[in-house]
Amino acid sequence: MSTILPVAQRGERILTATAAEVARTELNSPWLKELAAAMYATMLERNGVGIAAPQVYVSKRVIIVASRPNSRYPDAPEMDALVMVNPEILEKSELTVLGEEGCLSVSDERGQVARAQMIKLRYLTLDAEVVETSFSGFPARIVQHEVDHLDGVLFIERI
Ligand code: K1U
Ligand code: ZN
Repeated sequence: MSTILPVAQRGERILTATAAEVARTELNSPWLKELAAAMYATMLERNGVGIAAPQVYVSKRVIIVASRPNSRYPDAPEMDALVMVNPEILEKSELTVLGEEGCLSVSDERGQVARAQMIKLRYLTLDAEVVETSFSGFPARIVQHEVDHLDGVLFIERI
């Protein structure tokens, strides 16, 4: 059983800071694995489809993306949760799409946000493997929302 962490709420300073890169020496470490496990447990407990480390008061560049079909995105793919360390968006499609977003750090508010329909992305796994991949649709939206958290930006600033 993993720890459920408190989730920072809009107005708290940690949500406006730029998160620090995870150092090479931190990869494969027990603390990084424990952080990822606690983020995952917290995301599940809150019924989320993603989470970023600053939301649990850790200002490090770690996100989890876990698309699943839901009432707003019935055609979203069901994917195993992906832990991404130091994610970098390498390319964004010129095509943007409007879609509804919510946020575990902004209770009771949802809004339509324009996001790139497709992105290319590089990240590290917890085991230091480099992954380059692309996402489109709802998973691409979640990644962009979570990377915004690493840069201190909330979706309400994009409405
Ligand atoms: O980072 C977060 O605050 C989690 C957030 C991720 C997210 C949801 C929707 C669009 C982009 C990013 C949530 O999981 S909010 C709750 C939720 O499950 C949800 C909200 C709207 C549509 C689908 C799901
Ligand atoms: Zn959020």
